[in-house]
Amino acid sequence: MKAKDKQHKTESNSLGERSDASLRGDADSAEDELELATVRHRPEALDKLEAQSKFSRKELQVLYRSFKNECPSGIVNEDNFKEIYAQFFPQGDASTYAHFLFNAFDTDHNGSLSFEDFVMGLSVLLRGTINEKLYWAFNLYDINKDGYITKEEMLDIMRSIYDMMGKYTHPAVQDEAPLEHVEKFFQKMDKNKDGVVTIDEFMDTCKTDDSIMQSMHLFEHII
Ligand SMILES: [Ca+2]
Ligand SMILES: [Ca+2]
Ligand SMILES: [Ca+2]
Repeated sequence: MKAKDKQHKTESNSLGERSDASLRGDADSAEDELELATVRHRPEALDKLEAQSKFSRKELQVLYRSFKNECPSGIVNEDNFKEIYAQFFPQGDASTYAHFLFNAFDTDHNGSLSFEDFVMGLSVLLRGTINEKLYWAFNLYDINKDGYITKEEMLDIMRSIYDMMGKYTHPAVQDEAPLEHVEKFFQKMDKNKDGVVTIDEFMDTCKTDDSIMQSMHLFEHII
């Protein structure tokens, strides 16, 4: 209790006009909500997102504020997305992986990420059930979105992850490691040996083999 009081006091001191900031925060929320509604030309936008995602209204407002900071126009195209993503991986080339990621977030396939696209993706990645997360990952690996993961698609994703991690991190394994990984995963996943991995095969394998999820780097580099 004392520690909390002290912390609160320090916070108040360091922030100075704490109560004023809170008041402004409330005003901002109302403004954001109005803005969100205006941007989407739909007054029910926030209600709909609140119903469809696993975020509260308050969380959605915070997310929207960050989104607007990064991207004042309210829409992120692939180049913006790559720039934002590259900041997190300065040691490597994240552009190819960012391209795949962009397509996984762009669920309506219109070539740009709206606030809704982001919220729905983050909702799955942060709050989704294991099935929802695996479905999302499957969709990421299924580059041409035809419902199957081929060995080539898996290799493309793995290579893009290695590129992003930096060419100089593991110079000796850079060329061979993705291929070896993919051969191993593919053998495990393609249970009926027909050359493609279906969503059922993908889910079964991932759920019964923890090491696969870890070594596929699922979710590690996404957020
Ligand atoms: Ca979109
Ligand atoms: Ca495919
Ligand atoms: Ca198969």
